Amino acid sequence: MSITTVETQPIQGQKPGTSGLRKKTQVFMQRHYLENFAQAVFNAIGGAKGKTFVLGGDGRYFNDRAAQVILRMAAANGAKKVIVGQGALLSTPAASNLIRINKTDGGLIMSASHNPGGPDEDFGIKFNAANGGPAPESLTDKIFAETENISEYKMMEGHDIDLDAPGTTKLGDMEVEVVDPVADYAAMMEKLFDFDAIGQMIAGGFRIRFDAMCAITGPYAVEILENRLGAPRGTVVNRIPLPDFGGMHPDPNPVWAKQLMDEMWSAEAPDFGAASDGDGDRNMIVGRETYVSPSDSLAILAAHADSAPGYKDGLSGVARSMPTSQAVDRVAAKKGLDCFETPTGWKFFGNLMDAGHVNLCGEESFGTGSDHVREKDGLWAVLMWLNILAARKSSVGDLLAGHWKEYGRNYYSRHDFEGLDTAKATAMLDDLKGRLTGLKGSEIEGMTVAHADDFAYTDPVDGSVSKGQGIRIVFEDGSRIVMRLSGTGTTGATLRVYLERYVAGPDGLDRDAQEALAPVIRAAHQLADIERHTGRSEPDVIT
Ligand code: G16
Repeated sequence: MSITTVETQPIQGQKPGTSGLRKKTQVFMQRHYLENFAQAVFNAIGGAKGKTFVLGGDGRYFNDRAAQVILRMAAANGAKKVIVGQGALLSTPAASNLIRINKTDGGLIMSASHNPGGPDEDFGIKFNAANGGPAPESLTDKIFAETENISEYKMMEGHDIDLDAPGTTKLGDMEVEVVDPVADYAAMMEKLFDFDAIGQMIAGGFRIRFDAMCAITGPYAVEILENRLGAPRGTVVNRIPLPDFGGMHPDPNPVWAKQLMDEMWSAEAPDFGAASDGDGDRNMIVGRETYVSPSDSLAILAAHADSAPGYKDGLSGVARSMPTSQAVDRVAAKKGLDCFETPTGWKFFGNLMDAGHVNLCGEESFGTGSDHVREKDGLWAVLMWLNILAARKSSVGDLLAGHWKEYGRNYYSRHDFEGLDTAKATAMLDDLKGRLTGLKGSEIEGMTVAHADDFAYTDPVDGSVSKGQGIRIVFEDGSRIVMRLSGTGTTGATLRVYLERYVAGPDGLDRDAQEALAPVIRAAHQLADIERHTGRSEPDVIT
């Protein structure tokens, strides 16, 4: 098999966002597009020669073709071995696990996460480092710089590799090992959680509905929930991963997982509902007529993690992204745990976990995870919840109500304004940034501004500084408004407005979140003048 060096030119806009490079599938399918980016990754890590990688994706349209291209490029660049999930499939947490247990030099994950898939939807690639976590900013900056200077890439000419059956084969001198995508992941879950206790709860009639949204978690959830824990067949719905996710938008939130929400509010509702996203790293938890916000979910897991065998000695510390509600801070304070506040993006948790500062992290964007891998992990969160419910013999609703009673409630919501004109959205935030220093002490909607800034983060482990991570306006009563532009969208700009208000209780803990947050919402609109800048008065998605 021959190796060719293909001449190319830099392609504009290959800057990785919050989590890798995400673009319209058609953009990725353009000549040289995928190849330039993959070569830039190999160049940025000092070449692929002699290295071992993991490769897999969420099964979306173009996943199979992209896998073949990346394999041939890895071989041409001198890689020693690539471990590939059967069918080129791997959930993001399973890929992170394979990188770690095989001590590889990293991995390439093909996914645009919760974004829809298909020829006219989204595709993406991210590189995870040897710790199993998303490339840190220092590396994504290098990758971007390589994309801007690229002049050639290496390609091995040859036939497609058969990825449909486990086993080992050769591509030139490079070994390709095709592995069962589920086996190692399921084995790890059995070590972390009390499968006997969860199995007994299920055998006792506890009913679960897991919506895999026609994305990657189907095979994982079937194996774990149905085959190993004994939940009846059919517990996992939308269980077959499809290239277009069956037309679903695989984002586990009340808007896009409406089918699950409707079921959980029906007369026949199961005891526990959950959904995951395109690549299996997000989760949504729902009880009977009870929605658990991701921020509350994180706080509850922090409060009860020691119910699970893998965490029986307690937590070393917790971390949340800045826009995530401060509910977990209250648990950390009571338990005497360190609590870190990072910018949005799972990559910022990696150093904290590697250094042993934290072993539970979470984000408002339906992400929760621990140091068992270096990615957030949807099914892990589901199993942690099930383990806690089994140990405490509680319903989701009772656990949540009990938590609010003990800690008070951080009412929380995120309002997304999608498809905005990027220049206008940026101008709006720039305008607000220019006024931040004068806001302190001003009164709005009966609340006084205590602090306002543009969030900057200094990594306590390596000292790196990340600036411009979101506008933060904190009021004297603890309420908060955070605003930033999403780094994962592919069309125009998405403005995310994060709203929070604390109620200590015992009264006023069970209000509707939007109603309880109404003054904070009005304040956000007034402060940023959202309608004047964007022409929009209502968000597209509320979570
Ligand atoms: C990614 C990141 C998360 C982040 C989320 C939303 O998740 O890994 O850390 O919170 O995007 O980011 P943004 O607000 O910039 O759109 P995923 O599941 O898409 O990989």
